[in-house]
Amino acid sequence: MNLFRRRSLSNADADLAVADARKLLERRMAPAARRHFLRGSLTLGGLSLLVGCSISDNEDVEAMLQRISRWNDRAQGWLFDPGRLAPTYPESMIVRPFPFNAYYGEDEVRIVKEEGYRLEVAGLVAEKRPWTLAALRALAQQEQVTRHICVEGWSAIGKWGGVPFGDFLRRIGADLSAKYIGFACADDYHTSIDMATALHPQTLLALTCDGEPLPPKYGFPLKLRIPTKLGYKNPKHVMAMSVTNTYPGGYWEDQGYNWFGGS
Ligand SMILES: Nc1nc2c(c(=O)[nH]1)N[C@H]1C(S)=C(S)[C@@H](COP(=O)(O)O)O[C@H]1N2
Ligand SMILES: [Mo]
Repeated sequence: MNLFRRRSLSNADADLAVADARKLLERRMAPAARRHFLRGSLTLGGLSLLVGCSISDNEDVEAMLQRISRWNDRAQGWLFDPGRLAPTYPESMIVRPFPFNAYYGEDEVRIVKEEGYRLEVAGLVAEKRPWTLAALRALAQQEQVTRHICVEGWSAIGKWGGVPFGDFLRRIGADLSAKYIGFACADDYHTSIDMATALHPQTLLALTCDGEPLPPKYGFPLKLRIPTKLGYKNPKHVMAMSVTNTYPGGYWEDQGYNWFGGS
């Protein structure tokens, strides 16, 4: 049962890797090289040549898919353009009610109380003092209307407001040369992102959704809104964050989802 689940996730991951590789190559290669390279189709076999391992009948497919996923992380990291903005939309396109998703049902949404809440900041930062919501609301805010894309096959346009995460990282004196930011949530969820994405101008420490304080089901008291990444890289109910050079993984990432998770 578990094996089936892992296998199907990994296969989806492989498809994603192939699709991503195609997209990235098409975007970045000179037209002539592109025509030559992409004549025919880039398959899992072709990709394995790029990754630098060969598929033999005996090879553990799972291990190869993991290797492809790691290659895919590196490729996405290299090709991520920190100045390239995710599309934004008019408010008339906002989906209401916005879809809910978590690894549990809506009846089990975690209720975090504002009273006593502190965002904990750990790792490679100069200032580790925890943050109240009031203190976060006092920082300069920004709003965005962007599309949230979930790997489960749905997407929806929503509006989020909050503190640009790059501003926050500079404010707390984070080591901006560190590799990762890890996030721990009020449920058992956790995830982590690369520094380039953390500093992207649209990455938001979101305190509002559709102009209102974030409702519990959308991640009260705060979530990371990252329109350049897939839904599972947008942690809700964030309680603590850590700036680190030690790979933090994530809830779905540890089960085979691609770590970079670009959208
Ligand atoms: N804490 C927490 N954050 C989470 C999740 C979760 O289960 N717990 N699920 C992720 C996934 S897979 C998606 S698609 C989005 C859904 O966010 P929404 O409920 O605001 O649509 O939250 C992401 N962040
Ligand atoms: Mo998702």
